[in-house]
Amino acid sequence: MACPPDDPQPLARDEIFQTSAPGEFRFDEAVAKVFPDMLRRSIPGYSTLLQLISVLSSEVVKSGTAVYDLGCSLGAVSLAIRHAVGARDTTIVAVDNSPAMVKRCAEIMDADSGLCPVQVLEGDISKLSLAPCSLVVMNFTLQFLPIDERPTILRRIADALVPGGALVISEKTQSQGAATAHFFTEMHDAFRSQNGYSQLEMSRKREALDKVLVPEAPEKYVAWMEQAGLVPVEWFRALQFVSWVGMKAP
Ligand code: GEK
Repeated sequence: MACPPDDPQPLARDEIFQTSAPGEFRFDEAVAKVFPDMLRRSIPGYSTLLQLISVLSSEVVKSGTAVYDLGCSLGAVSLAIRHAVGARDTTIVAVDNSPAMVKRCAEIMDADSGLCPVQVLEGDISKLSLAPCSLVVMNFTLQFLPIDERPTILRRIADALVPGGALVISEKTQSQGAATAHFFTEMHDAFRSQNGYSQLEMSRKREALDKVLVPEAPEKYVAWMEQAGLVPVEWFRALQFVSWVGMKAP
């Protein structure tokens, strides 16, 4: 796919599953290298979500509190927030457990001219202790954690949010209705096919992600957020890719 003319540099193209031997999906150096292209061609609405997160952050980020980007990969969410909050007195803490992602993310943050400090940490978000924060974003991250750990993580985040703070969760979800699930899968395959992925690449990726990315029903996320004391609002959906803002009461 050709890059738009205003792209500062062409994205390295994701061809990982053209040649790869079957095996579990890993966030290694090869994936980090092509990651922006992979997300853009695989997740419908990804760039709109980044824009929405930028808008939300300018509304909810409070001086004197932290901001977390959990499962930051190359820091696209951190950059969106950094440029929205300007000189506000906050630090964005970007966390990922992939050494390849963390290394590249730190380089990208150093090269960026945003005013707000970004601290890039290598770590497992299930073991992270959080400082008082006004915004936490998990953009397509929780889906990689064991299902039984997800509600505990959400509760820990909700406890760390200051009044009026917000949690953003975006996930690939699993519809309970078979017909809806089938329709979304077909449409997602057609979306990726239109973006240049072959049937072979898609089936290899499906196999590689099978035990690594485990989607849950949208209703589960809503219930977990409510149990954690947040008020969830579904603010974005494209096919089975759903995003919520969980607000903590002011
Ligand atoms: C974006 N948010 O561009 N602890 C920390 N990081 C983890 C863990 C964990 N336990 N498990 C997985 N990750 C980004 C995209 S990608 C989404 C996020 C995708 C990290 C993993 O290393 C990877 O970088 C990220 O979560 C998921 O908006 O690839 O579909």
